[in-house]
Amino acid sequence: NPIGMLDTGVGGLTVLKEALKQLPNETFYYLGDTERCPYGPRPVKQIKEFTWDMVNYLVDKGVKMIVIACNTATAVALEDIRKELTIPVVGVIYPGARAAIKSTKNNRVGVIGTIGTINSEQYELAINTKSLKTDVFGLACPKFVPVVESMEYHSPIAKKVVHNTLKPLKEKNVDTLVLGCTHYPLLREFIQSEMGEDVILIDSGAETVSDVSMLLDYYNISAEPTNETRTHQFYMTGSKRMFEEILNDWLTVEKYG
Ligand code: DGN
Repeated sequence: NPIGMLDTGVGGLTVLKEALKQLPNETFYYLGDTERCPYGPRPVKQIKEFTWDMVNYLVDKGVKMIVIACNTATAVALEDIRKELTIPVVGVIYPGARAAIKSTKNNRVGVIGTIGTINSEQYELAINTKSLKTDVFGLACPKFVPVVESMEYHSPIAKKVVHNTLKPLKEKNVDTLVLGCTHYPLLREFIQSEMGEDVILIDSGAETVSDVSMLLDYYNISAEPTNETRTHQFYMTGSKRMFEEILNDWLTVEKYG
């Protein structure tokens, strides 16, 4: 059976890209709720409801595992979904937090994400700021997701938005910055040059895929290697053209069939 992966839009493709590299035998069904994106500024109750809609859609397609490739949905809905479903459910926050703990030397970590993610303070909780004596500086960047979803992420507009938004974080002297939204790796170069080359950027995609891989082993549900090509499926609720352009640009999807 396939692995179901969901995001509010194209952001989860940054996780999928890593998954295709690390788990070449698996088939993925990806769902992006592009019509209702962004979720970030919405009330918690609505984010939960929309996330459940996506989860149910993928469960009906017979997936063996769900990857919530969205920080906002992970922050508000992961626990509920885990309790209800009988298949394993993986989120992106713990893996990102773990990578940040491993990376920081000065115990000053920045986290950027949507309003929903930053307000939830789930990263502070996951990094366990008290016992690890690590300071976490959260900053909501509500302009980033619209820039990505409107395909402007290579443009000078994106550079300017990144520059203006990250200003308050630059004084905090963080040595590690968590890209706490799966859309942000698409803006990685601008973020890196704004923060300086010494700041380590954490993209939770790679870490999340190690969790997926571990759970596949644990539950003994990994796909068998075969010579047949995997047929991944992409579902989206909004514009197909926009989704496909970003998919091609970011994933060079033709390689994966
Ligand atoms: N990609 C989502 C995340 O990781 O939080 C956010 C998208 C959104 O709805 N704002």
